[in-house]
Amino acid sequence: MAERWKTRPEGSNWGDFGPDDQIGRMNLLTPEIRRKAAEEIREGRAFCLSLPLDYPGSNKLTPYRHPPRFHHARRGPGHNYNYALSDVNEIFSDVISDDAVLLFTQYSTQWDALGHVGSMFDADGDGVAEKVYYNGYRAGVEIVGPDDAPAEDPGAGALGIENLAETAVQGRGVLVDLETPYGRARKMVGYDELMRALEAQGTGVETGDFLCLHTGFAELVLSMNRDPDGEVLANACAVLDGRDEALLRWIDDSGLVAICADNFAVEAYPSRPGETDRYPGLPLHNLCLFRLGIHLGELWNFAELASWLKAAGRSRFFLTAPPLRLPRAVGSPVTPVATV
Ligand code: UVW
Repeated sequence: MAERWKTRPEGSNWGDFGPDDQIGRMNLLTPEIRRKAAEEIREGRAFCLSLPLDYPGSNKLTPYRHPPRFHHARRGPGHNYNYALSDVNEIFSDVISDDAVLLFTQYSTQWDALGHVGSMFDADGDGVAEKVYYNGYRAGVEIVGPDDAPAEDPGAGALGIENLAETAVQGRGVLVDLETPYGRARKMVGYDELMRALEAQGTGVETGDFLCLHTGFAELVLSMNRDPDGEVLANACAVLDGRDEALLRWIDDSGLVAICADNFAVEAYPSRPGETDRYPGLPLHNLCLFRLGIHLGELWNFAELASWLKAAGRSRFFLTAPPLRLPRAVGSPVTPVATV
């Protein structure tokens, strides 16, 4: 297939992994890098890096995303909870339950697919900007129809989360503790602040690494007991500063394959309150998802892992974090596991 663009966006890597590529920088995670990552398993101890998926607990953090809603799965005329299999054959003694859940895929601990954030961009060079995603894939399918009715064929025709799932998602995580140096008040973290935190831990990021950011945000969410204060959370903890060109350049140069944070957008949103010139509201998403194909993880829960690593004087661990292999989804819940 030929390239989908005449001019690629400035600073993008479109085409570098092939014109049809849909996994972006995950291409850098070679078997050899994964084998080296497995050397981080020294104690055999494992940590769950997910929030319970019904946290934060309401839609007060992101008004357009709601907690999971359980529905009765039907079985014949009744529902399928505590279904006595003797209804099928009286000799059976089994009792069975099934689930049906309405799940906003990006409500809680999650991966953003590359199809999650694109940009208005003139890929044809005809002077007209259109809706374009990583590697020049165009927006072609409406997610919802008029009046919020589901469209006939919703979902991403390309760049869905199944592409990430098919890579199996295992490698080396590097946990950067931003809570210790910067506290739980809102703090914009640019290149200088991130480098200071890495230096304080005596660690660095190499090609193929998953950069993981612990800010204390998940602990704050958990402390609110499913009754989140949206105002407090919107102004809490460290967030990456997507306006900082030095930080964006470092992300590009570092070779990292994903950034996973315990906060809800990795970066501050909106990025430039009061700005009047056209500019991405999510410049770090623009760099990562749109220009470079770097996946973003959000609302991960690093609390226990962070304490353990700090006590052990370590920053690195083996990470396993496949999303659901759900074709056409633009995001997915994930239950990441760290092994140390
Ligand atoms: C937004 O919609 C702000 O995206 P994300 O969940 O990736 O932060």
